[in-house]
Amino acid sequence: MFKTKKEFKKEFENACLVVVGKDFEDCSTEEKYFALAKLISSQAGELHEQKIAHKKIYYFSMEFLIGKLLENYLMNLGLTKTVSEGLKDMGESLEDYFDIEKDPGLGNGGLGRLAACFMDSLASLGYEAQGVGIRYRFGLFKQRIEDGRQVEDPDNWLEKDYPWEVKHLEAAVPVKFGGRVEKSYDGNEMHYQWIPEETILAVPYDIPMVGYDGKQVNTLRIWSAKPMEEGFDMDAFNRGDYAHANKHRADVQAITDILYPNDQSLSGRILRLKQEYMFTAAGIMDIVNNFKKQYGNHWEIFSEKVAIHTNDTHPAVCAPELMRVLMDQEGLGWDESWKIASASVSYTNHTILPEALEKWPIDMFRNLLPRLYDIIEEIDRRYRDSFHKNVDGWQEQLKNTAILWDGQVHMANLSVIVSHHVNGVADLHTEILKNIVLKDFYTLVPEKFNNKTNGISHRRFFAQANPSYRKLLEETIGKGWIHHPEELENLKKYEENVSFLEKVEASKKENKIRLANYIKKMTGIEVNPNSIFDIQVKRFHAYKRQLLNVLKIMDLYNRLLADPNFHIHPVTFIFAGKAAQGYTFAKDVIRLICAIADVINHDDRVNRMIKVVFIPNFSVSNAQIIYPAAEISEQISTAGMEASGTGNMKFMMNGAITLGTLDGANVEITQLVGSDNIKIFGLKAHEIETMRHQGSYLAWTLYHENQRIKKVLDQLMDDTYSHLSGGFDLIYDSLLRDNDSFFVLKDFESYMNAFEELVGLYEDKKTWWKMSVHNTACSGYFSSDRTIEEYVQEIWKL
Ligand code: Z16
Repeated sequence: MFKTKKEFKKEFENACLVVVGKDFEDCSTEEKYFALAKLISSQAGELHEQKIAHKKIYYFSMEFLIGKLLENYLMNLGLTKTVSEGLKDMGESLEDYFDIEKDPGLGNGGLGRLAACFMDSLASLGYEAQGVGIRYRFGLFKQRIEDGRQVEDPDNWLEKDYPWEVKHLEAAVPVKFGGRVEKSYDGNEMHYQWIPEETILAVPYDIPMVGYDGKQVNTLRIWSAKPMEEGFDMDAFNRGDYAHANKHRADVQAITDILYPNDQSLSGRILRLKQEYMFTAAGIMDIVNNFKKQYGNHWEIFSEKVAIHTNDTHPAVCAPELMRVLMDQEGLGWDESWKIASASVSYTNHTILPEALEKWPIDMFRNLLPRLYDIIEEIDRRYRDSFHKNVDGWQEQLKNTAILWDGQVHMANLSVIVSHHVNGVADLHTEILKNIVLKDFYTLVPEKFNNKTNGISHRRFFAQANPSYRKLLEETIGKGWIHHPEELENLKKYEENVSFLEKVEASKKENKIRLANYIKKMTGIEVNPNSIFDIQVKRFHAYKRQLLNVLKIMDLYNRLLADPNFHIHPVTFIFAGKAAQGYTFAKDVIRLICAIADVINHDDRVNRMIKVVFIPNFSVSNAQIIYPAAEISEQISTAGMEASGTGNMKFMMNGAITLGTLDGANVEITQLVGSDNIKIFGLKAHEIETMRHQGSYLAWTLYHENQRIKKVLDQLMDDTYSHLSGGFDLIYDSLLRDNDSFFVLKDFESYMNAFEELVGLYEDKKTWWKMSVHNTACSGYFSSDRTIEEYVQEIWKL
C-alpha cells in the first residue's frame, strides 16, 4: 500500500509492467489508466478483511448502476492528492484517466442506482455486505440523437476488459433449468430429485465496493452464464459442425447477454425468467457454501448470520430456492427450511404501476423451474390452508393475496408471503401500498409493513460531483458532514449571510459553466450560463410527464411571440433520459423535445430568452455534471405514481429548488424545507384517485375552454414543429382521444403559474440563494447512510 507520492510513482510504474507488460513510457493513456485502476483495486483488496461472526447482508438486485469508480475510490481512500500530484510529476493528468473509464450501464434508472448508493453506504458505515447481481455483457443501450430522434447503440462495456472486476472460476456454481422432478419414498419420507434438462455454469466476477475512509471494502458479485464443460457438443465438433457445436455455448451465454431495457414494464419473456433464476440460484448457492464453511451445518443460526434482501420482485425466488437447497441438498424438512428462509428474506417494493408487477404464466414457470414450482405450489397451498375463512370478504382477500391465481405466478404476493419485512421507498408510497395495492396483506399482517425512504450517496452526488461547493463547505462548516450528513444542518446559520450566499451563487455559476461546456461539446448548442437552468433528467415515461414540461415551453414560446410585454428571466430548459426501445410514446416525447429545441433555438426573436437542450445518453457520469448545475429541479409526476424518485434528492442537495407535485419523496422534501422553499403545484394523490374512480375528468372540456392549451395542442398537429421528424399525432391522441390518463392538461395551469412564480423569485437574489442554501442544509436526511441505518436497525438487524 503506497502512502507517499514517491511510493505511488514506483508502484504505478511497476503496475504498468505487471498489468500491461510494458514500461510506463511505452504505455498509451488507456493502458496507463488500466494499470492505475488495477493498482487502486488491489489496494482496496488489501483492505478487504473478512470479519467473521458478524451478520452479513446479501443485497440481491438485478441492477447495479455503479458509475465510474476511479475518482470515487481515490476520494474514499484519501489518495486523490497523492495520485494526482504523482501523475503530474510524470507528465500525466489524472482527469484524462477519469475520462477514459467506462461507465458500466448495468441498470435502467432509479432502482439500479439506489442499489449502488446502498453499496456505498454499507461499506462507508462499516457493514459487511455483498451485492448480488448479473454481469450483463451489454449494459443498457447507449443513446444518440439523430435527425431529432433517439437511436440506440449497443453498450459494449467489456470490449476492452474492465479493470475493476476479478473473475472467480473456482467459485462457479451449476444452475439447473427444465426437466422433471423425480419423487421417491424411502419408507420414511419423500425425496425429490430435480433431473434438469440443462445445467449451466454461473461464474462470479467481483468488483470491490470501497467505503469512505477505506473503512470497509465489500464486494459486488455479478454472475455470468457459461456452458458446463460437458455441455459443449463434442460430437458435432468432431463432425466439423462448428456452428452446431457452438450453438449451445451461444444459447447459454445469451442468458447474461443483455439487460432488459424496459424500466418498469414486464417483458414476460422466458429469457428474463432465466436471468432472474440464474443469479438468484447462484447467489443462494454461494451463501450456503460460505455458511457451511464457517458454521458447518448449524442451520439453526443461519438467519442470525445471514440477511437476504430482494430488490423488487426480480429475485423473488430467493426464498423458495433457499428452501430447495436446504431440503433437497442438505436434507432438512419443510418446516425447518421454511423457518430459515422466511426469517432471512426481506423485500422492497419500488412501484405501484400494474405493468411492472411481475407475473409469470404457470406453464412457463413450471416447465423452466419444475422443482421451484412444486415448492411455490406448496407455499401457496399452506397459505390458503392457514387462511381464516370466518371473516367477511375472505374470498376476495385470498384472491388478492394468493401466489397462484388466474394461471399465473404472482411474484409480489410470493415476496410478501415469504418475507419477514416488506417496505415501500417513501412515506406516500408505503401508505399507498398499505391502503391500496397490498391492502389485504396489510390487514392480515400489518407488522410486516414498514417504510424506508430512499436516499442517495451524498459522497458521490455532492462531495465528488460538486467540488466548488464542497470546498466552500469545508471552509465554513468543516468536513464532518462527509461522515455525518445531518451536519449539513449547520449551514442554516449561514442562510442570512450575504457574502456566503454570494459564494454559493458563484459556485453554482462555475457548475453551470462546466455543464454549458459539456452541452456545447455534446450537442453544439451554446447556452447562456446567466440564464436559469431548469432541468428534468430521468427515464422517459408517461407518468413522469416530461410532456407537461414540453407543453409549458411551447406555451411560453407562444406568449413571448404574441405579447411584447411578456417578460421572464432567461431560462435554459434541459432534458436528458432514455426511452425504452419499444416505447413509442416516450420516444415521441423525446422527438418532440428535439423538434421544439430546433425551432426555438433558431428563432432569434426569443433565443436570448429561452433555449431548449436535450443532452444525449443520460448516465451516472454525466448526471454528476448535470445535478450540480441545476437551479430548478423538475419533479412533476402525476401524484401517486412516482414511488419515491431519487433525482429529486440529488438536485435538492446541490441547491436546486424543486418545482414538483406532492408525489414520492417530494412530500418529504416539502416537510423538511417548509413550503416557502419549494414550489408545489397540481392535484394531490387522493384527488387523482377520486377522479379516476368517478371518471369525472374530461380532457376535451379543458381543450375547448383554455385557449393556451388549445393552441399548443393544435401545434402538435400543424406544421409548427413537424419539419424535423414528422408530426405528433400519438401525443395528441393520448391527451384527447385517450382522455389524458396522466392528468397533464388538468395540471397545466397550476404548473404554469407555479413556474412563473418560481422564476419571478430569481430576480431577488437574496431570497433565491437563501432558499437554495436552505435546501442543501435540509438534505442530509436524504443521504443513503440514513436509509441504510434504518434498514440495518429495523430489517436486517446486522
Ligand atoms: C425503477 O427504477 C423503479 C421502480 C421499479 O419498479 C423498477 C425500476 Cl427499474 C424506481 C421508481 O420508479 C422510483 O420512484 C424510485 O425512486 C426508484 O425505483 C428507487 O426506489
